[in-house]
Amino acid sequence: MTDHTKSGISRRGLLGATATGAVLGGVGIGGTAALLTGGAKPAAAATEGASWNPKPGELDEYYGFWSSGQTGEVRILGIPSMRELMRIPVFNRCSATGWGQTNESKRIIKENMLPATKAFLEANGKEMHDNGDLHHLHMSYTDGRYDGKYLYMQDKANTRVARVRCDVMKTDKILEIPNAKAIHGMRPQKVPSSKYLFCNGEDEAPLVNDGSTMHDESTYVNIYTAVDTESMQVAWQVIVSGNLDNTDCDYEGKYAFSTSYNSEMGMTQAEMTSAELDHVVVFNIPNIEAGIEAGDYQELNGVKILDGRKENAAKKYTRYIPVPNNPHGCNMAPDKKHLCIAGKLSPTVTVIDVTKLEPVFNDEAEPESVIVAQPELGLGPLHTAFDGSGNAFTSLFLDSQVVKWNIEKAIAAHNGENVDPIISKLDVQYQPGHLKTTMGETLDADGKWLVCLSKFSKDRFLNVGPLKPENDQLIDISSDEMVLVHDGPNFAEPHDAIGVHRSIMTGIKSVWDRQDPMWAETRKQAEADGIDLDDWQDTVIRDGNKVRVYMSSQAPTFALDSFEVEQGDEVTVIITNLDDIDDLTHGFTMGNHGVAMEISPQQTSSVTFVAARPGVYWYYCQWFCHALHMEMRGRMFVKPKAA
Ligand code: K7E
Ligand code: CUA
Ligand code: CA
Repeated sequence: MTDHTKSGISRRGLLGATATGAVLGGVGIGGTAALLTGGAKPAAAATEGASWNPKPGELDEYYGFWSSGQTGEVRILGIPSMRELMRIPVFNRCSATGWGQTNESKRIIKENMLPATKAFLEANGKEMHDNGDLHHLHMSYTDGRYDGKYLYMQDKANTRVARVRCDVMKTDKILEIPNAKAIHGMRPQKVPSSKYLFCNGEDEAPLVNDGSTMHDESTYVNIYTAVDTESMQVAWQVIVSGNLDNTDCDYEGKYAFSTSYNSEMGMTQAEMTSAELDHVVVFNIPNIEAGIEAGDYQELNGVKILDGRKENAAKKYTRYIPVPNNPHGCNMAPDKKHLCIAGKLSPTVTVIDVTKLEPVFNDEAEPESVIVAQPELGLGPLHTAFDGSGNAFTSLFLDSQVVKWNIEKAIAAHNGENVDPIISKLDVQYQPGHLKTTMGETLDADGKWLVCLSKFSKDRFLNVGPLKPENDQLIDISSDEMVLVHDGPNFAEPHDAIGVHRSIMTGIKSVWDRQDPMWAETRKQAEADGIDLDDWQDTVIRDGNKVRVYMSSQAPTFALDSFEVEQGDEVTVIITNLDDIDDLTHGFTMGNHGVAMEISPQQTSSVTFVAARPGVYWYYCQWFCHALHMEMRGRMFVKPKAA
């Protein structure tokens, strides 16, 4: 068997054919010289690495929560096994669970949709977007540590954010953010708790985007949004100079940071890469809150917007720190002090000491005074992760490597000492984007595992056609020499992941609470119909041409083995799963009606459709629940309309 990967030839070949063309092609000559210096060291001979492969029946040590890019969902994987455990539909539709179909999910999807979007969708014959682009997800914090309560995620495609309840691992809030465009970077506040969710608007547009000034680019702005995580409503917004890419915040509850690759406010790739320097925006949260309190805002679409552009520096809402052109990743180290800005077009990571920011806001020091190191690490640095022992791991997209380096040594080298901050480099397969260490974005960073989300898998798996999986690689980082231990194919396109120790996830339920707020509206309707969902009655209620079918399920039967409606009726089927046994999920699929939903133990789900065609239609349970699961079915009779 030939090993193509160790030779490095195929890696370079791939680089030549794809990434170099794509990335450097658009850059022009500005950054090319820097990009071509500094080559890859060959990978050290692989040692065995820690055991990653649990025996059958053995549980993983970490929950891995993965984004899924343009699939629009969240995935749960075990770490280190990299076994996929669950998918949580968020911005997508799901055939298995009925997300996007059930009344309960539709209510969440539409609840905080902007009126203009509702009208737009209606004009297109739709109720909701069918897609999302979920790049980033993070867990809620208390005092800089994961608290296991919520996950937050964004949708770049349709300018939304969402929240997932960790007790049931279901989405419970989706918010479309007004005024901003294309939410990309997103982070919950870390300290004292995740009161705010910080959201970067990546795309430039006129603040009032009604077409009146669309050809006048001087009217374009970018918007930074803070969402109140309790109400999941916008708390405030800030107009910034330049666009916004990735974001993170400190461990003091004082600052948030965003990278901008288009400080030029260019409209073409040549323009966006034309400057020598771009910047990191620093948001001063207490100053912004004081500005809102003092009424220093304009209101648009019900949201308070402050002006944090460079020309409004006197207000001290923001500061702009110059960094090499077109930065990308923005990662706060768990040492509470150092923020790492990945260079992307520059082979460097810029290290910012956030404890030096106060004099900059007080105009006693220049913004660049906070830069304490700028180690040259390799080509195409995109993101940085941490081990909690002062070391950082940066993905090198163009070099297809992970580089491990020491922050203090980088600072010493920056101060003229003759030290090399680079500890080791490891080849990955291929072109990594995000990389994540277990607990690495918290004060509990433990330096055990690193997952490197490689954008290309090329020759690592059986060929499955022109569209290939990506490759999430598991790397043992428990020693200075990183060891690649597992290749994990993954479908389009997980950008990001977090690794959460299982000891934190103590609140996960196996059975729903019958009173769960998820179906509060459905309960209200049942009450109005005189139905007590706790003392189950199986019955059919007619209300004009609306028919509500109340039915319970208990393995292996639906309480109603048939019901009858009239052609043209709007039918709502409401089912409560009376089983309260761990893992006993039922489903409801109405044949030839495009209707299917999940009903887990003690859950209530409902779905509404028009019975437009006469005849007999079988419904059945689509989640295997019992030896008589196939027999768990019944008939809907649709009586023909009188001619
Ligand atoms: Cu892909 Cu975080 Cu959207 Cu970098 S971002 S890779
Ligand atoms: Cu109930 Cu299958
Ligand atoms: Ca730029």
